[in-house]
Amino acid sequence: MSTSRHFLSLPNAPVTEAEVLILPVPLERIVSFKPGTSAAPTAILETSAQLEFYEEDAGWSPFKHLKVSVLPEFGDDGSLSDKEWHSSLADRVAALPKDKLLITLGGEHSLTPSLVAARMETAGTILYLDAHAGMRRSDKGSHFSHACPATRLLEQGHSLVLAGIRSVFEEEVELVAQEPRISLFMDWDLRGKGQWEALLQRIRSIQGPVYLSIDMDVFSPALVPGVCTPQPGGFFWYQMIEVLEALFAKRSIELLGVDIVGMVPEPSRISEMATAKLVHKIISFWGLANSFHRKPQAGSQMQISYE
Ligand SMILES: [Mn+2]
Repeated sequence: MSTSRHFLSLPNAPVTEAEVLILPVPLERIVSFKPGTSAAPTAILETSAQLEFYEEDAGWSPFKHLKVSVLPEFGDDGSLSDKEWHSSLADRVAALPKDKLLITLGGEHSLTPSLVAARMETAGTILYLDAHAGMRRSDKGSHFSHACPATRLLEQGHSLVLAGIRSVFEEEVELVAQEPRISLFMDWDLRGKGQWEALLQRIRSIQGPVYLSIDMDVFSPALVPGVCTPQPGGFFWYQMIEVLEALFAKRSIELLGVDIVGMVPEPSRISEMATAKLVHKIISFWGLANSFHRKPQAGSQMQISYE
């Protein structure tokens, strides 16, 4: 079985039966620094075949109880304008059932606003983990640049919790100061100035619909060297686990979607492994928060012989 359309090499359930949908979106239109995001979804899925089914932090095997389906990738043959491509992505995503966990594998960060627009009909909170604030109004004449997704999300009416930020533009600093809907946690403040607990508390206090957007450059480049625009500093692995624990601490979190963007495959494949494992952690923590461990063992893993 080719592993490029499977997560953990599990068989794909029909969309109607799956609780977890994974959508590969290999968008790469604007390369600011390191190319390669278009190869990321396939690299992440192929690498996921190396992970154990058991998820050690939550302490269960999510896919004994959950069914997963990796959807056909939403590609880009370059024939559409930015506006047309983003609106067709939003149409594709809006057609997916809302009661399932949707995880989109990018691709560049510019895809986030279209995904959020398709999934969040009312104003909610975007937990936005990134090295960059993403709050330029536009970049090089484009509103669809990966330099301005946070601005587009504010325009849609959402609140933002930004964390791990360590590269900002003057205009962005001014916007944060004026905008009460932004909670900004600069990376250095999280490290040395007592803000880490405040971030976890802010995440635990999120009410209503929430969307999680992770640019892999939020991590330290020592941990994830394969990103489009690396920055020194950044999250270590167990900081991310703490963030996920805080997000899923409430049993009834209304998580309308997740995207993981900005990774570029690299020779060590450490970045692909970290990304694949992060996807597994999110599914595991979400599944446990929604009590799937109490449901019958009818998940994707039960359909294969794996001993
Ligand atoms: Mn970034």
